[in-house]
Amino acid sequence: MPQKPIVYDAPTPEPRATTVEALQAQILEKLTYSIGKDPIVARPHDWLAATIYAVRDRIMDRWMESSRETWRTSNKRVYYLSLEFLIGRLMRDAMSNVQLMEPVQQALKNLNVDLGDLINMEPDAALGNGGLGRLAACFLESMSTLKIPAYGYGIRYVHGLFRQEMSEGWQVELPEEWLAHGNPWEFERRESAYEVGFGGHVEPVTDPDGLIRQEWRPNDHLLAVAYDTPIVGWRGARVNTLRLWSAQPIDPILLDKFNSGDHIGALEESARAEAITRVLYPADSTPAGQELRLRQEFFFSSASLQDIVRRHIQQYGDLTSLPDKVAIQLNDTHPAISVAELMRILVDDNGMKWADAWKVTKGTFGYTNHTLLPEALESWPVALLERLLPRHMQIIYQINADILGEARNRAKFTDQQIANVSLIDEHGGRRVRMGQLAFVGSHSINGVSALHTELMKQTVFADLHKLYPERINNKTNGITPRRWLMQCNPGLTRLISDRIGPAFLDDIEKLRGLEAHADDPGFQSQFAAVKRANKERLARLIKDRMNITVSPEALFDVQIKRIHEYKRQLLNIIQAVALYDEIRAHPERDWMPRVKIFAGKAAPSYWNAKLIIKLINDVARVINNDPAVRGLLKVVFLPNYNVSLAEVIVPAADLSEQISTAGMEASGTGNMKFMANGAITIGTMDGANVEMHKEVGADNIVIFGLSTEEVEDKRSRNEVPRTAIDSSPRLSEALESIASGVFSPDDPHRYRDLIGGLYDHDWFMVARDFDSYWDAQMRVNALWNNKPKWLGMAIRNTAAVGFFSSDRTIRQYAHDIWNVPTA
Ligand code: B1N
Repeated sequence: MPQKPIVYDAPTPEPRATTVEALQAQILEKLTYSIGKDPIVARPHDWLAATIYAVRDRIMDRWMESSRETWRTSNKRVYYLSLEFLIGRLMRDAMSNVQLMEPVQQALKNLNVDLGDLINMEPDAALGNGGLGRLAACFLESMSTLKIPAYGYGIRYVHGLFRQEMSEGWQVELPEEWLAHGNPWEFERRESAYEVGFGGHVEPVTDPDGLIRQEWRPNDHLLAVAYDTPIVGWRGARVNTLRLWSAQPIDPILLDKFNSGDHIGALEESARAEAITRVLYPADSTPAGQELRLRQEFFFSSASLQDIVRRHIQQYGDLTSLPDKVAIQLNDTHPAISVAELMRILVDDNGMKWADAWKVTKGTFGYTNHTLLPEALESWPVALLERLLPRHMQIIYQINADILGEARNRAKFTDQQIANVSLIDEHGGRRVRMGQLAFVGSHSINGVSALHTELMKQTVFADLHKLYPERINNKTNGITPRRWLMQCNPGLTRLISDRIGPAFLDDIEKLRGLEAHADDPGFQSQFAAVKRANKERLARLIKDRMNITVSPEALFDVQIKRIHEYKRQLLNIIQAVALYDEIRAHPERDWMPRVKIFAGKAAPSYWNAKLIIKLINDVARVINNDPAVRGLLKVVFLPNYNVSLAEVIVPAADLSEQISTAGMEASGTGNMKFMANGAITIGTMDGANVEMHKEVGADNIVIFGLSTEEVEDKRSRNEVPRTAIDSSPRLSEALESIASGVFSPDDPHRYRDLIGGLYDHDWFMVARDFDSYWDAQMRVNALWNNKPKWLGMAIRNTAAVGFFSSDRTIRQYAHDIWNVPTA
């Protein structure tokens, strides 16, 4: 039975007015009474905070109504557990989704404040690394838009992803201080605090009725305190909650230590607790295997599950109904320890029978896999788990015994197959495989593109797929068209609306209506004018930040994403070098100006990725300053890539580089953002590119390179890259110039090993895809020289992006995995 009655019909305050006058008055009121500043002395940050408070108030009543409704209707709730939420700025998103852009802009204008300036001043919340974290943010917005009662659960990192600066072309990492001016979006919920334990031992205890239970007695405790941020959907459809946990000590200060003179020691516990939520691991598909990471994972999993279970019991009284009322999605394996923690809560804390608890657990969890790269698959040493989470290790052993029994007795697996499905990896030091744990503890396991899902079935999860053939399913990623089209490209949005009407704002598939206008010269020139204006804005940004002049006439060729060998920024920069050679060798040819734009961060410990950044900057310096190039080629590396920078670059791109080694990019989502904004993709048949190719048609995308099967074949035969290099004078020459120090006269051997690797093994097929990539780039040149053709293709890309809306993705999760209705 519910623990306390819930009052559904409490009187609610009147919603705030949204007129210019009301907004203007309220911004002033916030400035005075919430910030404590006289308008005469208010700083820009004060105006920003006052504006956010005023906007926030207009979301508040919908927020409360949303949660009230979920209680009242007993609808199922969805919980998205993610170690990363790359939300970026919130103010424009919120204003735009509740149609407040224009009145707020006018209200501020009346107060002599420019809204654009305030927007650019808001810190960019970078609580994530790349695609996985940004996907979580797009999903939250789509879940609100589709009126799904949903919560995001994650960590409130004091320092988000590091700020990237350049020192002589090298990446330097500096701490990001996104909370320095406070965070007007968040609500601290001191009442929603939970204890999280670590270490200690397990003790059998006898219940009054004679049953023996295991009880975990941790010897180390800390507090998880909730901070809530409202996430508003399109047209304010619903407001959901992003709940981020902050770690705090149970005793803020050890007074006896302090009184005995140990002033530092008295604060030690506090520092140790707070360390857990201090920094985001800057890993992206690169290993992050330290103990603190496991502590972060358990900390936020445990706090989230306690919160979910408390809410469920408060409303429904017992936990057997959990799968009917709760769906928990595990965003990769980072929260996979939740499987063991829920079992512990059900069996140890609530006395449920093991078999029943296992049913409840599987019915509740779904698991999304985001990578098959072996180095990124999480596993933890058994010894570490035994020390940090002794009871969970016991539970994992027991789950494993059940699974292996099924594999042997029901499926008649061989020893090799049994080793493959085991939760314990016995190779070189025993480790718990978190992917296997997440898989067996979930009723649904999904990949993030059609190709990636097929590869899951064939590789990492092949034997688990044989054991449970109905579990793996595909949910191709998507992006929210609100942020990635309407907000970042208002010019294009207006143009589309004028041409085909505003229905696409609510039904993105309606963009298909643009196809009929793709070859219309009038529409093409309007489309070109919008692109031109976006390129001028980016050219100004490049001038301001880098002091490099680029012509908006040139083709803007863009690769922005994390720096990783499999994403092959190296292939792109080698092509720039080859182009540079060719321009100098054949000055008489009809060259078309091109600007190659790069941006992205490297994991601080990933040497080759950092070296590739340095190479891009070295090549840029030489090419940009060589008068023989006559400005026909420019290379720009824009530092500190983040969501806000992407919002400026993407609308200005002509060409989108999606050139990963086939089989290695699980999906990609940047590819979809460019497509929405009318860029043409040059790409491999990898990740979601395959589905983009299908949606837009082969004539409207430039595909090159080896297929997944060809890559696999060359790797398994240990084929040497030499022949590919020797047979390509263009490639050989480019590689030799880089390796011999043409771009690094201060350190001629700087790139010897990096380039040497391409002759040696070339795991990422840079050499073997080079000629094909070059040819594809020449096809791009030819298309660019035929403007009507180019513009027709660009328009068809925008027209075909509907499938890649995260609304479509979330509908599929809702219907196939979570079993919840959508608007
Ligand atoms: O997830 C994105 C995909 O679109 C990308 O293709 C994929 O690379 C990305 C460990 C990851 N996979 N794995 C990670 C991130 C952080 C970390 O610590 C792995 N990121 C992806 C969305 O599906």
